[in-house]
Amino acid sequence: MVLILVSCSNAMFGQASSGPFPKAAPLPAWAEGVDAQNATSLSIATLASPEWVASAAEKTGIPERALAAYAGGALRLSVTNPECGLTWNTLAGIGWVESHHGTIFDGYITDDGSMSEAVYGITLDGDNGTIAMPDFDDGNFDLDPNGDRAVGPMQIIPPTWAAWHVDGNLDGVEDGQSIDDSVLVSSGYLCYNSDTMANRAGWNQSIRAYNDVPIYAIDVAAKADEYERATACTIFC
Ligand SMILES: [Ca+2]
Ligand SMILES: [Ca+2]
Repeated sequence: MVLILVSCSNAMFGQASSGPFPKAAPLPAWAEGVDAQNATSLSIATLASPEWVASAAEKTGIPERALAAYAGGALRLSVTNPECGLTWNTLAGIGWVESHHGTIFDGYITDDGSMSEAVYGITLDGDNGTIAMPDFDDGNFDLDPNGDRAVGPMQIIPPTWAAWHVDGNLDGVEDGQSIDDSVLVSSGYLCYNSDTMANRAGWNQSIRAYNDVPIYAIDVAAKADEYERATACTIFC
């Protein structure tokens, strides 16, 4: 659950030419009346077809509200940064590993995309396999003025939030506990960290910038592949 500083990620990790590479799920269907022309002026949670979200949620077990954000994130990025190739199943793989789609502490994502109970990770002090990080935000984002912690369902750390903060659901608030806002921050960060996530090297470079623990990329890829298979399967599933 550790995001690495934007400023040092590329230099630290170099080319990630090996590692897992999940199959890319196709873009979700657009909601009626939504397309590339108005995709940037709507909440990301409204971009995907509700029918697509309901069907894919049933097949994958991903809560519908979380899936609406992952699907919308992929659709938004397909317009604003198509070269990135970021897929909804990779976003969902991250969301699973980071917080089990917001349910890790018995909470859940509410209808408006908020957390029923705010999620904060452990202090990143070098213990428990974490990378020690000094306080960046004076506690304004992570409520910890003595160190830094990852925040929300996508577990974003204060420096990353500061660089990529965005209002993904256009409710007037930039909120690290919002699945919509945090998915769009994650998307921006991932796409910044490689030229494209549509090949193995780029995918691993971006994922390793999110969390440079080797098992992390393996776990995200495994879950992303599971979600791709679940939604691709139409007969004898
Ligand atoms: Ca802090
Ligand atoms: Ca918001």
